[in-house]
Amino acid sequence: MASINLESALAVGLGANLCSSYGPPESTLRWIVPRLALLLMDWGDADARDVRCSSFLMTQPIGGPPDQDAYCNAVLLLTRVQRPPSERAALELLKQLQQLEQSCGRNRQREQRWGPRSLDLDLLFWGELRLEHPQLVLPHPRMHLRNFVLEPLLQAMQGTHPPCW
Ligand code: A4P
Ligand code: MG
Repeated sequence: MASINLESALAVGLGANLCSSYGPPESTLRWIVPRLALLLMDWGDADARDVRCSSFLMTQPIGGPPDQDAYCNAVLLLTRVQRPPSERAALELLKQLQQLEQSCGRNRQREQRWGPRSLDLDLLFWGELRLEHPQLVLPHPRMHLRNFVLEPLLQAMQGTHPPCW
């Protein structure tokens, strides 16, 4: 397995604990991963060898209302983004991630913070880019605190999981 140059790598965290029109959370992730991979390859001018995905992990909810269901979590890693990190390109990607969330029925207007959702796509980091934009903070400020992010991120980095897309 080739080593990763983190300066040009990018990671997206996936999470879901509500059904979407594609089925229960794991089915939603199974549907979305190949589409997200294509989106990232197109946006980052990368090819399929640059994409790694973790397994799908069932995790206990952290934060939010006490009675929400378990989450299905995963991480997709793009090991080599050809374009140089920039605020403009990162915001462009965030917009596309939010469109994918909406295609799975996500409606932020009807949600509470850290509450149940049909699909959450978080941009975790892009190389060493640091942003404090009102719409985008990079690296994601809570990723280092959350096992539901770190465990699949480690899997994707180690490349131990067979491609699931
Ligand atoms: N935004 C700012 N920075 C970013 C970024 N790096 N990536 C802005 C994505 N969006 C970013 O996002 C609210 C706003 O954050 C967006 O409009 C965007 O402009 P959101 O996805 O609606 O908010 P959120 O997901 O509720 O907040 P946040 O801080 O991303 O929380 P988390 O960490 O995603 O927490 N438990 C388990 N087991 N598994 C989970 O996946 N997820 C959450 C949500 C809570 N508990 C969980 C899980
Ligand atoms: Mg989020």
